[in-house]
Amino acid sequence: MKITAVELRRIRMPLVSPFRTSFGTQTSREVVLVRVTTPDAEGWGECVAMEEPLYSYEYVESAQHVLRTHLVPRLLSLGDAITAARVAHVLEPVKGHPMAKAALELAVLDAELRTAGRSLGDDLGAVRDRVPAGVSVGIMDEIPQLLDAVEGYLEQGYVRIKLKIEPGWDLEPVRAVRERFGDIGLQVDANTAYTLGDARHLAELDPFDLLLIEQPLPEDDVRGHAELAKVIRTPVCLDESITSARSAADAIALGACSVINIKAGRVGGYLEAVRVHDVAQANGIPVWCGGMLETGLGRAANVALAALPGFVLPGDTSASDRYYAQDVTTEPFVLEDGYVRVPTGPGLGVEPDVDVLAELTTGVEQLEV
Ligand code: SMG
Ligand code: MG
Repeated sequence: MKITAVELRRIRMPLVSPFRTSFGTQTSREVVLVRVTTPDAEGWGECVAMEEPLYSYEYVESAQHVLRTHLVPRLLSLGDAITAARVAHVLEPVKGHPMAKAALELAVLDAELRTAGRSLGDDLGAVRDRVPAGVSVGIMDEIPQLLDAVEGYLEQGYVRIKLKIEPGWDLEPVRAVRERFGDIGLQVDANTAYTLGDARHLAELDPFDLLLIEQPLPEDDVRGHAELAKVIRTPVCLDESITSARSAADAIALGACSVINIKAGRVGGYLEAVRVHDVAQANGIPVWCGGMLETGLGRAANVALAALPGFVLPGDTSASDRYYAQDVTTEPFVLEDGYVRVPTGPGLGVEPDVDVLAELTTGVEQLEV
């Protein structure tokens, strides 16, 4: 496949409500989108890096820089021989930057599949036509505010609630939600906010029968998670620490996790994400699809991934209106009885809304091909 144009488009989207985590508060989402043009189709990729390097070291500006300077030129060096399967290999000399790499690979994959008339779900190995949706609920100032938010999401039909936690906002919110809403699917995400020294404190979450605790310790403290897993009853799930199928295999072998959150951006692309899924499945480790406040473009890909057989827990694959009043796709993702439908059209199976995109765009860069 030959690529005739590559565009890096920056957009900024206001969030419907502020989203607070242990590393900061998001009130809008800045995103770099990658658009590749081929003689037969266009392809879109979304980079999930955030505005600041707080979730991981990547951030929007660094992603755009590495795409422009290092990744796109390497991809284009393949000439007519570009295929989605070759993207990761040709980008491999560039260390790190998985989110930027994933966005470029997704754009190529989308173009390839649109040309072939094949959906991303079919290509990745989806076995379901809809996926159960969970919702990630940010840290709030007060418990009543949190209970109102959770109540709203449960009324909308979300089948699982994830509470963001940090030291000082953990036992009380979890207890309050459990007491108020009873036997709902409930889990927590600490985004690395604790240390192994907090193990006894985290064990106090045990009585609340959480589905899992996500990434309590630093990204590089895989052994710490294995130690923690020995002293708490809540299943330990890794997010930030899982950066590849190999690191997933290592974490599993060390006993550092009994569940894995898969985010394609974090592992360098959807093809590697499938390999993480496969490693987990071979080891009997359940997985679920994480989220990075994606627009409808990235969300389409996440929902396709979440339809693979090993994704047995609800993902952070919420409906568009949980994030944005106006999504960038012509059709928003909606919640139907707690599920989100897997797109069936070619490629991502969703279409960007040109007018909406134009309105949200803060910059467009055409790269030289
Ligand atoms: O997309 O629904 C979503 C957000 C889910 O909590 C979520 N993501 O660590 O899992 C995580 C966070 C990372 C992004 S927080 C701004
Ligand atoms: Mg997480």
